[in-house]
Amino acid sequence: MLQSSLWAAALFTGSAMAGPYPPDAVDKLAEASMSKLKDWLAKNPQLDCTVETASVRKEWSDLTETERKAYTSAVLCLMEKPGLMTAQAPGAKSRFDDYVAIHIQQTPRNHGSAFFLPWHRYYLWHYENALRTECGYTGFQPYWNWDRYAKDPVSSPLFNGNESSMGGNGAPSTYNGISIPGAPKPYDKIPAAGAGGCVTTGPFKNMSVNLGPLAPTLNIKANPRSDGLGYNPRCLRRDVNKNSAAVTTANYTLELITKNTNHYWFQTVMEGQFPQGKWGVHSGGHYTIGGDPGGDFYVSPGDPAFWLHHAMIDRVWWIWQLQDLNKRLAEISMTKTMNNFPPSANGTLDDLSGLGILAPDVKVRELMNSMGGLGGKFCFIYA
Ligand SMILES: *[C@@H]1O[C@H](CO)[C@@H](O)[C@H](O)[C@H]1NC(C)=O
Ligand SMILES: *[C@@H]1O[C@H](CO)[C@@H](O)[C@H](O)[C@H]1NC(C)=O
Ligand SMILES: *[C@@H]1O[C@H](CO)[C@@H](O)[C@H](O)[C@H]1NC(C)=O
Ligand SMILES: *[C@@H]1O[C@H](CO)[C@@H](O)[C@H](O)[C@H]1NC(C)=O
Ligand SMILES: [Cu+2]
Repeated sequence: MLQSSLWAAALFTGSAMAGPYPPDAVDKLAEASMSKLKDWLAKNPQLDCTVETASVRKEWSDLTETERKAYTSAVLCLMEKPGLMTAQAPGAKSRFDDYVAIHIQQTPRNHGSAFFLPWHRYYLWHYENALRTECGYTGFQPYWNWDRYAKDPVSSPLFNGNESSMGGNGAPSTYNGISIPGAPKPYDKIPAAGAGGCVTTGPFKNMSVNLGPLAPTLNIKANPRSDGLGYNPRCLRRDVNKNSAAVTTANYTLELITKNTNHYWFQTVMEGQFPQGKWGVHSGGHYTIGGDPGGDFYVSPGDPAFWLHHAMIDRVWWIWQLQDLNKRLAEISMTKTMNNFPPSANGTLDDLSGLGILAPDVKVRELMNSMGGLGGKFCFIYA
């Protein structure tokens, strides 16, 4: 087998494994943009963050299998540590659940609003930092390059269910697919892909989903509290869905980055234009995981694969910013409320964004730059 002999060669030479995935069009754009980043950093030495000193967030398959297991072990460790938010969210049993609870509380503020991209950048960084400081993880947050697995996500290194995956697909079940509100036929529904039952393979087969549901795509027992923050233990369910993944191929992502030169359209196309029947890469990736809580708009971070999807979202924003750093490091758009409901003013760089009791409110301008944001605590690139 070609793949196993490549692995054998990598073991034999002890060299880094390039992986069986050739660079796609987005990878090539990112690579070609590194010189722009270096030029910009050379003019901004006060930031004290360089390409050489930055943390490197890598694609899942570009990690060795040992590195992948180190990541999932750290996530399991976070699920074992007592939560800090039980006073406000009795269902938040673990430090992992803390992040799910914060997302539930802040969903309407941080989606379809000016805070979508900067807030999720803060959120991801804080989670990565918790894995490192509380669970001894020495790597960085991996991302999921959707294009690599879009044709066959079920048997991909992410979801094939082996020990170095992010856990397997759910057991077979039937459900009605995922409704896309406001979209014209046939885009009003993402067809189900045959699973949706409990995940029974891989590192997360025993995990307990504790919070939600709030916007379930499957028939899930209700949470004891209307805000979804009560304790509602159940299995992790997935319907790893190639019908959804079809809108996350590299041509969609490349077009998103290169054709949308203003922030409003960049974010709008990324988040999806449902009335036009366009799901967008953001929804596309979420519903590729599907299930419970992966398919739940509020509770989705409770599926560990969420974090790799949102790292890709952050990477796509990062690549977009690299194309014109002077302008785009200071560019946000949209209002302070989701889809401007209720009507609100445009968000600004002086607005505050935070993680509840987990992390302080900071100005949005502090969350814009991966190379020096958050008072210098942000210093990362994507490889
Ligand atoms: C897990 O799956 C990946 C991706 O197909 C493969 O490269 C690896 O060899 C598998 N590992 C094990 C332990 O089966
Ligand atoms: C899942 O739980 C069972 C029973 O407690 C245990 O034997 C098994 O090792 C656990 N598996 C994982 C992957 O944690
Ligand atoms: C991307 O490619 C797919 C498959 O070739 C095609 O159906 C789709 O229309 C393309 N999307 C864009 C945005 O070019
Ligand atoms: C709010 O932002 C939009 C674009 O995102 C812009 O068209 C509009 O003029 C802004 N409104 C105000 C009051 O600045
Ligand atoms: Cu989110």
